[in-house]
Amino acid sequence: MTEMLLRYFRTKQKEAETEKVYDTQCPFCSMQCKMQLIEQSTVTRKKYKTVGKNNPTSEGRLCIKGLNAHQHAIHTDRLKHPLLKVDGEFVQISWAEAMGIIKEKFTSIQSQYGKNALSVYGSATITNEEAYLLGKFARVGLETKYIDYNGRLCMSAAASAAAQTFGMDRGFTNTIQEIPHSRCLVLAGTNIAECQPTIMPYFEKAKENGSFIIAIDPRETSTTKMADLHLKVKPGMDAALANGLLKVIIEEQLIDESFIHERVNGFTEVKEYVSSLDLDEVSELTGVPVNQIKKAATVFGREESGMIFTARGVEQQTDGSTAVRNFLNILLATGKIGKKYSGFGAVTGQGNGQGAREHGQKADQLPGYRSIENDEHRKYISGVWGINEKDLPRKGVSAFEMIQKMDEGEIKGLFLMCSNPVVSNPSAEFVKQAIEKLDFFVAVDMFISESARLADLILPTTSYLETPGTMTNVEGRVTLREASFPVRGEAKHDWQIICEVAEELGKGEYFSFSSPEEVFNELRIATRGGIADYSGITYDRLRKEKGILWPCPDENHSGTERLFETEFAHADKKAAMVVVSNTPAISKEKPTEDFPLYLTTGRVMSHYLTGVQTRKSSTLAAREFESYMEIHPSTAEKYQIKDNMLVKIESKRGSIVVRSKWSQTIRKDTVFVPFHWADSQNVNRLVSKKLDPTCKMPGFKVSAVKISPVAN
Ligand SMILES: Nc1nc2c(c(=O)[nH]1)N[C@H]1C(S)=C(S)[C@@H](COP(=O)(O)OP(=O)(O)OC[C@H]3O[C@@H](n4cnc5c(=O)[nH]c(N)nc54)[C@H](O)[C@@H]3O)O[C@H]1N2
Ligand SMILES: Nc1nc2c(c(=O)[nH]1)N[C@H]1C(S)=C(S)[C@@H](COP(=O)(O)OP(=O)(O)OC[C@H]3O[C@@H](n4cnc5c(=O)[nH]c(N)nc54)[C@H](O)[C@@H]3O)O[C@H]1N2
Ligand code: SF4
Ligand SMILES: [Mo]
Repeated sequence: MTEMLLRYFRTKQKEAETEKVYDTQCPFCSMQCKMQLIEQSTVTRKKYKTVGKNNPTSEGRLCIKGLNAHQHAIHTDRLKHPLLKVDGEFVQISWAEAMGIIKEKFTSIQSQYGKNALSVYGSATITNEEAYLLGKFARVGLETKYIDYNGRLCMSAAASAAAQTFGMDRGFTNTIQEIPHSRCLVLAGTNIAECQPTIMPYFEKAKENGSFIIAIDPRETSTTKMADLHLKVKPGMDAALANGLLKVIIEEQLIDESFIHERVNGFTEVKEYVSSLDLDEVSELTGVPVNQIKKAATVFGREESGMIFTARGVEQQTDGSTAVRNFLNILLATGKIGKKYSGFGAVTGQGNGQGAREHGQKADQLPGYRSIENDEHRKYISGVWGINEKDLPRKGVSAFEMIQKMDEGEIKGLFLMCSNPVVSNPSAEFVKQAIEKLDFFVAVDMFISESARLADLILPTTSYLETPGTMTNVEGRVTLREASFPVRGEAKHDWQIICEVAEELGKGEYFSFSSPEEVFNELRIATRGGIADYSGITYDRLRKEKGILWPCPDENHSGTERLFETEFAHADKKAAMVVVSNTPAISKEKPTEDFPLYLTTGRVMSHYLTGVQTRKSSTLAAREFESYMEIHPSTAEKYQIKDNMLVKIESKRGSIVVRSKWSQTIRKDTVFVPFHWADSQNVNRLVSKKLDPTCKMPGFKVSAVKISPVAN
């Protein structure tokens, strides 16, 4: 080697001086892939790279979002100081000043308008510890009944369906490792290939093993491409489709009579209802040919094992909870639940979509999946918290209903943690106006999101790289996210912020925690004896055992891999089938002469939710830098819309402008727009305020719209 080359390599070596490795978990979806951030520092600069780390769920895999998650976390837009809005501009203030303002505002609002004039809006992206604390903060710190969270827009339909049918709700009833061995897999309204990409190998292995895969989606996606049979359902018609499947299953005698007899209530009524239906009518309603309904039903009914997975395509409907129940009816009629390789999976969305729905952020819920209206549950939790039961508020209302109360003036103050409701809620313009009416609004975020922009005060928080805590993944497996990346600026962890605000309000004695583990140890006591029992789980165990599936009622219990093997969780130990009518209680929007097309909404691989984080990542933003409307070419031509052209989309609620993307594979009566962009590209400007009457889920997946080319 020449002297020059030697010198070159020596300087290179010197430059790559130190390397640090930080363990963490991906901040995005429910797979909660374990990963490591590698930081290489030279004197002049730092370089970052994310790599996967082995674990029982994602087995070391990462998708494009996980690989690039550090780009937003280290972005220079990260907030480092509390910001107060003065004359329409944000100015940096100290934490002491911020706390003083919160105390003054919260106290004056409550003394003028009563305790319930304050509200809390939480998230399923925060840790279990933080979700638990936020619920306690609302009830004990602020003494308000108004708390709910973004999971209402996400998992509420599936959660309510499982709770009503089985008596409890854990996303997957079986472990993920069973998927490759199941003989027939139904993927209803779920796009796992883009939304939980690292789960795909389980399904690919199933296919290699000869499993028959049925996809139900109005569009062709990377997920439906894997299927043996794709039922291209009309948006919003899943409940009717499930009735068609049930009808064939029952008439072809593909039911499990002894299972029904021993373990199920309500079968006779369902049988009676579906036998009154006409399959041609079901086909007409759903847009799925009769032969395809028959094929799907007979394969699922005949195979010895089978699983059904639902996600937001079925669930984000004004009949989402009953639509899911109808898929559960199929599992119960065929006896494909509580057995090896047979079961249900509500494919959880957010990173802690499972855990955050168990520990008291929901309007009607207390930790451990307890109910705030149940006397025994109230007594138990009041005891754990050291308060008087009569001081524990009763149930409040759902996320969107809280926003309606802001509009009506009943709610005057908002403490928002880790959500961007101005982009993610239906009728987005209405939501913005309602939030603007508040007397005082505090947002806790890492960035100035579209919602934080409306706040009076923004508190800077830490990211997944910096905040340790537990996250319960898609399987119901509690995992410990280690995180030790140095906190920059004056940002604080969400759990610290909650405790400090409580302290400022004179409630410090209930929030004297100095680490997430201390919070977790209280959460364990609070969940003991509840449905979601975490009491046997400890940080030490999580480190050693790489995650534990709840319920786990004592430290010698190994966790629960498969649910309902001998009994369901209802008092009589049976599961409940229910008649789901083809005509839902709340009628859905149908195309009309004025609004002739269905609009459905969803996701793309490279962006996450309202895009606040992924739009900050240069690699991810480059893959998909603006929104679009997927449309069939023959429909496009009818409306003079060329490929890649700006289009105005209008509903009764408002309008947006996005670019067209021709696709031969979407239904001709349907257009699709993702929801990761804001302002004039925010598809939620078009979605109606109607909610599922049971679980209060908005109908994100069906609107009637008209489209027109934008003249330039
Ligand atoms: N890349 C990426 N991954 C994510 C997220 C993200 O934002 N981006 N978000 C995470 C979160 S919080 C969630 S909740 C999950 C969501 O995960 P999914 O529910 O899988 O995602 P969506 O794209 O909302 O909807 C899934 C599919 O439903 C279809 N669909 C639309 N209308 C209907 C209908 O009426 N019936 C049926 N059967 N299907 C319909 C859509 O065409 C779409 O392909 O993803 C998680 N993972
Ligand atoms: N049209 C339509 N609308 C939908 C959906 C759809 O399919 N179609 N899906 C719905 C679903 S499933 C969901 S889950 C919702 C999600 O809706 P949102 O909850 O509004 O979505 P996010 O983009 O996750 O917002 C999170 C915010 O918190 C910040 N943040 C990230 N991590 C942290 C943290 O650790 N702490 C704090 N304090 N802040 C943090 C981010 O910067 C961001 O501003 O959207 C719903 N809206
Ligand atoms: S987005 Fe989901 S699948 Fe992708 S790396 Fe993150 S947790 Fe894993
Ligand atoms: Mo979600």
